[in-house]
This record gives sequence, C-alpha cells and structure tokens, in this order.
Amino acid sequence: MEQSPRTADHPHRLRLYYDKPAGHWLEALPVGNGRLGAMVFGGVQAERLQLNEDTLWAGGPYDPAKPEALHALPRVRELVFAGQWQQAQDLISAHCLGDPVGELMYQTVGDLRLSFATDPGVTDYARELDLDQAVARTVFTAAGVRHTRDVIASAPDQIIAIRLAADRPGSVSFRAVFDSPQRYEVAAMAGDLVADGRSGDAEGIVGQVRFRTRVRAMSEGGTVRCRDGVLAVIDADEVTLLVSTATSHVDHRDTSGDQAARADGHLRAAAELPWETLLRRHRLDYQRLFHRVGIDLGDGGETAALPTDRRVALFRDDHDPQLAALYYQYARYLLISCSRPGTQPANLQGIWNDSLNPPWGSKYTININTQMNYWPADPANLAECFEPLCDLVADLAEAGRRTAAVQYGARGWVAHHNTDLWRGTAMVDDAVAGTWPCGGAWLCVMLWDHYLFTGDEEALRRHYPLLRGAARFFLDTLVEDPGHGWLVTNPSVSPEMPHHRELNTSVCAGPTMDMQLLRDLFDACTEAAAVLGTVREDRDFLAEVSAARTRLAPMRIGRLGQLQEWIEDWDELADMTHRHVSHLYGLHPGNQITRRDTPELCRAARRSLELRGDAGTGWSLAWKINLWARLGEGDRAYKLLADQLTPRHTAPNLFDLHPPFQIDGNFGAASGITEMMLQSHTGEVHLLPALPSRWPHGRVRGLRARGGLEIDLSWHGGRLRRAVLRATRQGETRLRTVDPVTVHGPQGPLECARPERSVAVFSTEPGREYVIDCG
Ligand code: FUC
Repeated sequence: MEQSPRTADHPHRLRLYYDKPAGHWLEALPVGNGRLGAMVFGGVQAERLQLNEDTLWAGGPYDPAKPEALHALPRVRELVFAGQWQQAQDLISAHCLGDPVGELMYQTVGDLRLSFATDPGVTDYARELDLDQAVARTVFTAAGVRHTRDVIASAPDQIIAIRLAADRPGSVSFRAVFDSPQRYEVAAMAGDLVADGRSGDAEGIVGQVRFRTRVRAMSEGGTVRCRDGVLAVIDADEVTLLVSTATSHVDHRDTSGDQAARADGHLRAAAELPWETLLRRHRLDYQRLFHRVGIDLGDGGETAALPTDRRVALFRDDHDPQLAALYYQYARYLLISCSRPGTQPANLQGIWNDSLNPPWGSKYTININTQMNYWPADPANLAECFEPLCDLVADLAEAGRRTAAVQYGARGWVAHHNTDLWRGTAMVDDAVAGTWPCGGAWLCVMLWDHYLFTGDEEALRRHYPLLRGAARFFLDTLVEDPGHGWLVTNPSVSPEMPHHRELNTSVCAGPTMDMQLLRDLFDACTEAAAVLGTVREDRDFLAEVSAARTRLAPMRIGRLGQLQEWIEDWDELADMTHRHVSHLYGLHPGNQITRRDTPELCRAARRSLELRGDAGTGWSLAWKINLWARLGEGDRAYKLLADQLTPRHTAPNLFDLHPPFQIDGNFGAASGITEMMLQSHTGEVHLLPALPSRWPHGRVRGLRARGGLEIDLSWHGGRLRRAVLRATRQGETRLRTVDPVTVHGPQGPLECARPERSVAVFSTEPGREYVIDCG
C-alpha cells in the first residue's frame, strides 16, 4: 500500500480505526462487493472472516397464495367497517395469511478461519477500514516483523482477496479451515480448499440453495498444501488468499444453477491476476462510485484520532463533526458494498449476517426498512446502487400478480409488509403486522422518484408497467367507506401500529399512510404516462386513476392538533410513542405535507412528531432526522442524529443498532444528513434548508437533486457561501436559498425570474455549470 497505516498522523482520513482485534461480530469490519460479503475480525493469532453470499437463503421457491382468503375477504371487510377489529383479525389469522405463514431467512455461508503461530506479544497493532480504498487492513509487529493483512471484496473480479505480507521474507505461515453452521463437506481439489453445502430448511421448505466456497493460496516463496480440510501455508514471503463463493440460485423460481462452475470460474479468472492488479481494479471500480461525493462538516480536533468506538461514546458531549461526516460516507461505503447492479437488494443487514436464523430473518421488511435502505441512493449520488431495488419490484410484480388474483380476486399485483429471496407477497407473520397491502405500492413510488433524479426514460419505460399493475390492484380492491363515502383500503393497518393499544387491534380501513401512498402512486402513473407519451393508449386506466384519487380519504387533524394516523381520531388510544411514524410519510419521504404549501397539515405533522417523542429504534431515529429536516429544524434533526450516534444505537463498527443490528438506520441517517443540506422534493432545489448550528462551516460536493442536478455547496457562519449546480438535462431550475443569490451561467450572470426574494428561476442546459454566488 502506498500509504502508511500509522494512525494518529492521519486523523482526517476516511477510516474506521481500532487499536485491538474485534472481540465480537459487531466489532468486526464489513467488506462487500454487492454479492459477496465478509466480516473481518483482525485477529493476530486467529483471524476470522465471516462470509456471506447474497443469494444464500433458507428454503426454495414457493407460492404462498391461499385461495380460502378470497372467501373470507367480504366478511373481513364487513367486520372492519363494523368496528369488530378483533373478529376481523381472527378471521385473517385463520384464512388470509400465506402458506407458509412466515417467510424464509437469509443465512451465513460460514467462516474462513486462519490460525497463525504468531507470538502473542505484538506491538503497534492497528486495524482499520479504509473507506477511501475499500480495504480492511490489520497491521502489527511480532518478533520484530511487521505484518500487514489487507482484505478486499472485489466487484470486477467477484472474489474476496486477502493479502498477507510481512517485511521479512519467509515470515508468513498459517493454516486455513472452513467452518459453518450449514450442512457442508470439505475436500481438497487441485491444492484448493473446497466446501460444498446447502442452505437450511425452514417453514417446512427444504433448503435448495447449494453453495460452494473455494479457497486458493497463491504464495510467493514457501510451500502450500491442502489436506484433510486444512490449507497450510509455510514460510511464505507473501500470500494472496482468494476466496470464491457462489450459489445455485438463478431467480426466485429456479435454483438449478451450477454453484461449482460459478465459484470455480471466478476463482480461476482472479488467480490469473497478481494482487496489485486485483487491488487496482477493485479500487478503480469502487472509487468511481465513492469519489462522487465529498463532505466536510468541520474539524473535531484531537477526538478524531481516537479509535472509532471511543468517538461514538463521546459524540454526544464532544464536538466531533468529522464523525458525522465519516458516518455519512460509511453509509455510502455500505451501500456500494451491498447493492450493485445485478445483485440482491440490501436486506435488513445489508449483506452481513453470521447466523442461520438472524433477527427478522434478515429479510426485506417493505413497510419501512427496505425503503429506508434506498433513501440515500440517489441524493448521495449512487444511482447504480438503486438498481437491485428495481429488479426486486419487477419480481414482486410477477409473484404478486398471483397473490392478487388468488387472495383478492383482483387484477394487477400486490406485495404486503415483507418479502424474501423467493419474493413472497402474501400477508405473513400475523394479522397485526401482516395485513398491509401497500408494500409494493411504496416501492413503485420510489421507482418514480428515482426517475425524478436520473431522468432515465428508458428505465421509466420498463418501470411503468410495474406502477400500472400496482395501481390496478388498488383500483380493483378499494372499497367505499360507508361512513364518509371515501375510497379506502380494507383490510389494512397503519404499519404495525395497533389503533387500540389495549385491544392490540391494528386492522382498519384507509389508514392515513395508505391514502398518502395511493395518491403518490396514482400521480406517478399519471405523470409517467405523460413523460412516456402513453396518455392516449392508457386513457381509460388514467381516467380511473384520477377518479379514484379524488375519492381517497383526506388527511385529517385530530383533537390534539396532531395529524391523524387513521380516519378516526384514535391516536390517543394508540401507543403515542410507537417507533413507526407511518402517517408522517406525507412529510418524508413523501411531499404531500410541506411548510409552504400545506402549513396547517405541516403543523399537525409537527405536533404528531412531538407527541411521538425522540426515543425509538435506530431506524425510527433515522426517520425522525429526515422529518425534522423537512420541517426546517436543523438543530432538532441534529439532536436525533446525536441520539443515534451513541453506543445504544451505533455499534463499535458503526453498524446501526435497532438494537439488534439493522442497516436501515445507517442509510436513513445518511439520508437525513443530506436533507439538512439539500432538499428537492417540492419542485425546487432548496440549499441549506435545515443546517444545524453545530455545523457552522462546511462543504459538500456531488450531491444529487431531483431534476437531474449535481450540486456542490459550501457555507460559512451558517450561511451559504457558494454553490455549483451541474445540469444533466434541459429544464427550469427553481432555486431557494435563505438570502438572495446571483446565478452565473457559462456566459456570465443570468437573468432570473424572482417570484420571491430568495427564489431564483432559470433555465438549465445539459452539461452546463451554474455558479450560485451569495454576493
Ligand atoms: C418492522 C419493525 C421492527 C423491525 C422489523 C425488521 O417489523 O417494526 O422494528 O425493524 O421491521
């Protein structure tokens, strides 16, 4: 490596740093290439790499749709409208939940364990995750020899590679074994260590994902031999250890792939390249994405040189803005490492999981958690990382068509609150959480929002049928609320929130979030059709959409001045401090509630947020950062960020803790940090809408706004100093700032329309830069 890993000299480097090996999993450091993941422990005498592959899930393809659900549906609806919620839930539990009732879990591959005959008395130990290069590095001195171990997960070469080096020839000796809670066998093949195994059985479904992990030691000097499940390297100068894993997963209906050929093929190709080439190709690929954004929120001084877990413990009382910047970039690192074109989307733990039965199956919870994973993708300039989510929606649209037809007798498609590798789309788990038909609708709204950032019409053309199918389902299943005549979902829930806490009843009709989501979904269909020029051919469908939209139940303000979570003012009967804040979807990530356009609703949403309080799970705090930023209250948003950056919600390796570990909080908080600096959800670009007073000076480069703009900005004394907007498409930009600004185009100052003192409107041309000056 070009750069010395000496630590205190480089307090501002983008890295997580520790002065001792990981004692447990949440101290280990994650590497990943979208598909493959590893947790690196950095041990001296025993190194552990806990391995993952994103298609290694329990079970196999299944169809959860249950025909008897359709017969129960009319009665369930009647009971819900009659306020007989418990009876409705009983009926749902008996007849409407999918088969199986639970979905299947994401599982670990196992561990590669290295043991070294190193003297335990090491000095100058350091372990770091270098976010600039995406390398997990361990260095130490033992018996006068300096050892360096670098680990990468390369996307271009589809391999995990470990470089073991020492500054005295002949000093690298170790034994490597594979170990796993899965069913597996090991063998030696052509000098490589090979493990062949199969995923676990669950929910009555036999594990059908076969996997192979193949490990090769490429040594310079010394000897290598593989026997009896042990790969031994003796007295080498340096070694590159290649770890290739693949599975037999083809898609959600097919597990007939050849895992052995895949794993062997990746290994064979990578083995042709020397370590330096593997590293260079990895770095180029990673930095192409990572380097798009730079962020500087100020200097924390001495604290920044401390081990990262110490900094988390001190963050609330200390001034360490660099840790917030690091946390932001870490989220970008994580997204790049667990979600790449062609891979599975980031699950509840991204890609990192050491268990066969992780919390909530480490699945895709699509009533908030999966969505939150992708909030930062576009704003943090990682549009490519969003692609696996698009593929997921395409799969769900296919699988959910059957669930819609069988369980609801409806056209289109539906996905409820959870899904898995097999694209389960039925109501699952239990009636209280599972009765939510809007998971797919929310994901579709995100596809439309993605278009607003990228302007990619070709992608929109592929996504439009998915949106249309999601809307079709609701056009077929919305029912008239007998009390008011509105069109509502029934049965549904406001995600995971009992409206009568004492009764534990959540099932209801037309919860606020559903209505907000459907307005967005219907609008997305209408607008997408206009962009794609299909208004004429889709005339009947669009007419139905717009007629239904006007009849959806409106948002309402309750006795406490709060935004009602349901049509009825039940909020006081519910758990007012519940972690979910579903009805505030309209404020963030939605835009039906804004400070300027709907001030009354905005006040009500603020009141709801106050009533909810600041406590919650990691992801709940992260959502609240975004919500306070949308309210323009930067200091309150910062307070939630500081609550999240405490040992309760942030592990030593900076993984977000629900607790337990759940990666959505990492991504949600990164989104919240962007929302403090830049917002673009109201058709205008708003610079510094919610800057916390704790970050008076700073700069950020490369953020993305809706309308296809890439934005750099800097501020001083809490005021915007300068911004640069790079346009990627033709359009009109409406720019909002605190103080009036001048706009310089390529030919000098631009004449701007100024509908308000601090709003400048000007046209932009693709490929041009616009400099915003504060005079
Ligand atoms: C939802 C949340 C939980 C958890 C789980 C994965 O059920 O309510 O807090 O995040 O998803």
